[in-house]
Amino acid sequence: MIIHNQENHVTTFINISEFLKHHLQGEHSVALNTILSDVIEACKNITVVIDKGALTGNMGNLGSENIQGEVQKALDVITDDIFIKTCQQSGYVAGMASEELVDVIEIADNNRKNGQYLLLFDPLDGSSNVNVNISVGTIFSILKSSNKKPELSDFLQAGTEQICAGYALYGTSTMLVLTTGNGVNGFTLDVDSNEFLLTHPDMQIAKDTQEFAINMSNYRFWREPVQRYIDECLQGEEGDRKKDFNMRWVASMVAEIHRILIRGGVFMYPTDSKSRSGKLRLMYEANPMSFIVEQAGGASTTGTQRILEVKPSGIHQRVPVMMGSKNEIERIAAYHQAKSKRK
Ligand code: AHM
Ligand code: MG
Repeated sequence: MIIHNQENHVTTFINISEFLKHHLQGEHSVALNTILSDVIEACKNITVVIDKGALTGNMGNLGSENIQGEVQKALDVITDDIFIKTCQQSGYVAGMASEELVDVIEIADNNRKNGQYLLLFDPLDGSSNVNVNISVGTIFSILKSSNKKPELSDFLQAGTEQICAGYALYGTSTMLVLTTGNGVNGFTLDVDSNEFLLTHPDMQIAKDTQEFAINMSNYRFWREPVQRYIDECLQGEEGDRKKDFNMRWVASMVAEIHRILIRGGVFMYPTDSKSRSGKLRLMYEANPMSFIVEQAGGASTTGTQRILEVKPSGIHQRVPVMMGSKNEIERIAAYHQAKSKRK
């Protein structure tokens, strides 16, 4: 695909289908190619709905709650329907799980020809941001099922078992970022051709950073190691770290992780005395994002354990999340370790 920029310079980009044709190797390549082409379609369809904004009258709350007791936005349900309808036709997906639905979804027999893959997703992450026109995203994770008719137990695999993970960011432009365990690549949706083009090959997270992202209003509820880390960041040049830090909080994990992929940083939603196990969900938020972050050279921890090694106990289970630039995440994990030794 050839794009002319304002100065009429010509740049050639490859589109996502051409990229996947060459990039996907091994036993899952045919299945992944097909499943991902549906995921891509779903994300394009979600982009259209998001871009229409208030024009469709869908910016409000529904009055219903999801399984986590959170108020559902109309767009949570609309995007969930789009994702399910678009991604159940490939013949490869045997089951799905969504943030918005209590139970896992079994795909009907006639839509499950070769299906032994599981698609887990959060259709609209950060949806509290939609009516204020701030970036939101879709997060997804793909697992292999050992069962053609998957049950809940088939979904409960550690993040290390993921064969693909990705997110779409509906920001100033729509981007799709994904990994199949062989690096991280980012694509920008070209609105003229309606194609995702490879604009960010082999994304890497800087090992060091001077930027953190956390909801500071929860400070008094955090545990000591997180307070210590943030205190030191705030002390800046005058403290032990001897450098100043910057802070960002979009309240959209997808936007936050995307920023970290572009310019480094750490993102934290730790455990606190209100929620105990954190806010974010392991299976369709923390795991896929951890897979991407690790594949880009970053790190991801609960504070005491690598997130990808957490043994899941429930499809909607929550987990403390700290991920991003490797040296900072190692420091945060060391503070947790030091605290548990002092106990
Ligand atoms: P959601 O899946 O219900 O949108 O919640 C997840 C979002 C994350 O994107 C974001 O990091 C976090 O919730 C923001 O939480 P808070 O409102 O406490 O700052
Ligand atoms: Mg969400």
